[in-house]
Amino acid sequence: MRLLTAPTPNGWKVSIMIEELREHGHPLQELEVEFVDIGKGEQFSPEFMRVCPNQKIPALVDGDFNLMESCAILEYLGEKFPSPLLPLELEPRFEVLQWVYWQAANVGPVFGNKLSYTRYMDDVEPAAKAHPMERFAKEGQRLMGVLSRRLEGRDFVCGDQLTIADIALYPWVRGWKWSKIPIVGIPNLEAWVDRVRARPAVERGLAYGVPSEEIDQWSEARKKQVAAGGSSMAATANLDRGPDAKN
Ligand SMILES: N[C@@H](CCC(=O)N[C@@H](CS)C(=O)NCC(=O)O)C(=O)O
Repeated sequence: MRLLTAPTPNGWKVSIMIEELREHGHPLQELEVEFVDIGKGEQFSPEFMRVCPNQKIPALVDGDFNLMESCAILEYLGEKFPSPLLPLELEPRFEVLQWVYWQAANVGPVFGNKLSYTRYMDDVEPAAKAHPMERFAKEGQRLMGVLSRRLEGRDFVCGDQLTIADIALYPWVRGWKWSKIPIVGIPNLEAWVDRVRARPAVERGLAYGVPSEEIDQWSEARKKQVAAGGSSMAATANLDRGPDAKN
């Protein structure tokens, strides 16, 4: 298997999953990890687009099978390598999957858009950003309220075991300072973030593409480099990749 990824929230979902599966007795010895430099536009290369038509990391190649979408990859790996990370009986499985889909449809897009407006869209006037910023900030806060209520009386999203629901949510929520959707003063979220971060597999998963001393605090140089890459991805000029674009 080959994982094509980058050190970003959607990338870390899969690297954390791989490391958690290793803890659950699946060594995944044959797995190769390749980093795609999305700040330089490698996601638009024909080689990458053959694996991932959506031009975004992460993507997985398993023999002749190509898979895109981080949450689909979590589900695929969870099913292929059985463990408590994805129960296989119907109701417990959908107990988990509803939160995975909730992340994919809500937390990812809202945190990602808030991040882009907050950090990356340098070429847009502040007045033009004000409404979307307010909208994504408020929706992000609402979503964090939903997650906090779900975590009331639970260590993890689906009970006392970490599952792919936590793995899908954690990389976005831990990055709240980057998106500026604060979780400070929401005890259930602060405790959950610390609980997930304390796992050795999570530590290893967060280190894919990041030096271990920068897992929790990026250097100023890395912040600048990521912001420059983000600004080029979010540039208004790059909005114009129409239906006929070859890359
Ligand atoms: N829904 C997709 C989102 C993937 C995504 O947005 N990936 C970002 C990095 S976190 C990316 O590759 N961005 C490159 C770009 O937008 O050009 C998933 O969950 O895999």
